[in-house]
Amino acid sequence: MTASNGISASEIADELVAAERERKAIAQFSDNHPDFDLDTAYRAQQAFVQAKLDAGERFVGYKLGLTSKNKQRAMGVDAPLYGRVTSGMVATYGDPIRLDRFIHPRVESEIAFLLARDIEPPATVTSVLAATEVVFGAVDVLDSRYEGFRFTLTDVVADNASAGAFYLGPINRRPADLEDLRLLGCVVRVGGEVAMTAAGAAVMGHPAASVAWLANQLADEGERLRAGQLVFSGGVTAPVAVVAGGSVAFEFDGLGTIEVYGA
Ligand code: 0L1
Ligand code: MG
Repeated sequence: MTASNGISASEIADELVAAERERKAIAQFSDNHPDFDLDTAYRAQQAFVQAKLDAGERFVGYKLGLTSKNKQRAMGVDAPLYGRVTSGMVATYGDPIRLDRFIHPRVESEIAFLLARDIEPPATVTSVLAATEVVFGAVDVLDSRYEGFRFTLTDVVADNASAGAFYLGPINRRPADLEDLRLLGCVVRVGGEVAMTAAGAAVMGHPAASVAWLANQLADEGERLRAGQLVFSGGVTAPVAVVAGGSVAFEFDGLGTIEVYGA
């Protein structure tokens, strides 16, 4: 099926696959296709991710994006978006961010939820917490396939919410053992210096609220969040560019530290 102005979801996905493979950023589609809509964008995302599954990767779960008021304001939207996470995106704790694998990576802190049970709609913070086996501190490595990270909502949805890679922290906890995820602190050090601090409430007031939003969104589309899936909450702190030799450490209250560096 084609968007009203002539570009199809599969054509968009093919260009994104090539941009990622060749590590060559492309212009946002909305420049030349202003009618490119959200429905086409999610179908393009699905095709972009399907190419990874066809190449042998496994589906692992989802990522949320634009979950903080700051990012939503910057894009002029009032709702989050989601992307899909595959096995090839899951990085090994302690491994560097290989700069020869990405175009222009940026890193941000998130909370990851590992689900013990399927989540039935209507989902709430309470039902998400009850369905969660454990949470981790996590790092989202963003790598937009667009030049200069410039995109509209539809562009970034098609680009799988800029998903590049994900790190899980060294400690996982049941949500009840952390008492209040809204107050879970994260300190970001860039090159050893404190650059940002934030708490879980930066994600839609409560990190589980973004997971509930996703569960309800997927239900509208006839899908479910399933036991065993990982869901990345959306950014607790703002993204930081990764440079060769540069280190960024994410210190999570009760969930350990993830230090990443560009190599
Ligand atoms: O993780 C995200 O927030 C993805 C949506 C925004 C895209 C980006 O910042 O590259
Ligand atoms: Mg993110």
